[in-house]
Amino acid sequence: MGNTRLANCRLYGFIDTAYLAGRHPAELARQLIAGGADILQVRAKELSTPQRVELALAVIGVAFPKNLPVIINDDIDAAFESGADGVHLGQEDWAAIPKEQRTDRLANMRIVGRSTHSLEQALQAERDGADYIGVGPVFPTGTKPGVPPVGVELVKEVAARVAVPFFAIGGITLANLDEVRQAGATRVAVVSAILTTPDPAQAAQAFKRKLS
Ligand code: TZP
Ligand code: MG
Repeated sequence: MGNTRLANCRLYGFIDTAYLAGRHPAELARQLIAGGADILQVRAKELSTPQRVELALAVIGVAFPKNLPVIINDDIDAAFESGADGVHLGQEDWAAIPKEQRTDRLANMRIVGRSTHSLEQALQAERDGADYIGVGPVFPTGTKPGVPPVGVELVKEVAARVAVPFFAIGGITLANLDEVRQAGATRVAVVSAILTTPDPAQAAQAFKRKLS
């Protein structure tokens, strides 16, 4: 699809309710943006759709004036109702939408992302018209426990074979970022390595510097 807003995105930041630790989502969004995040995802596994909409609106209020896209994890209705740019769907989220409804359900999304865990899934997501894909988890991660890591080998394969923009994701830290980049990733999505630090802006900035 070649979504031009994604072309220059390098660092995908998250407002993940599992890591808020009492912080206000809008303030966290501000910090991520200050640190150089290029796109934000609202990830709120335990919230209802109305709660996700409220959270998304708080993030959008900070991100849109800075021209950052905001993506909602899992929840097409929350993305639509909040006016977010789009939605990020896992393999199961995608499979759960009846085939004949996919076009209509996603018609008003400017950006649709998909999680992929194999080359076949990455190629399929590309054929399905995903605007970007996530590739991972590259390394084991507590953010998505119990999911086997795909390793940098898959990053290499996707970099060689897939044209749609991809974000390497899962267990990415400043210590392994070079390995991920050397495998061919120019974009990364980082949750815990930024959100568990006392200064998310500084952490994001450290990632961004290495990515630019
Ligand atoms: N999808 C694949 S791995 C992952 C998601 C949402 C978790 C990424 O979080 P972290 O903390 O950066 O490993
Ligand atoms: Mg999902």
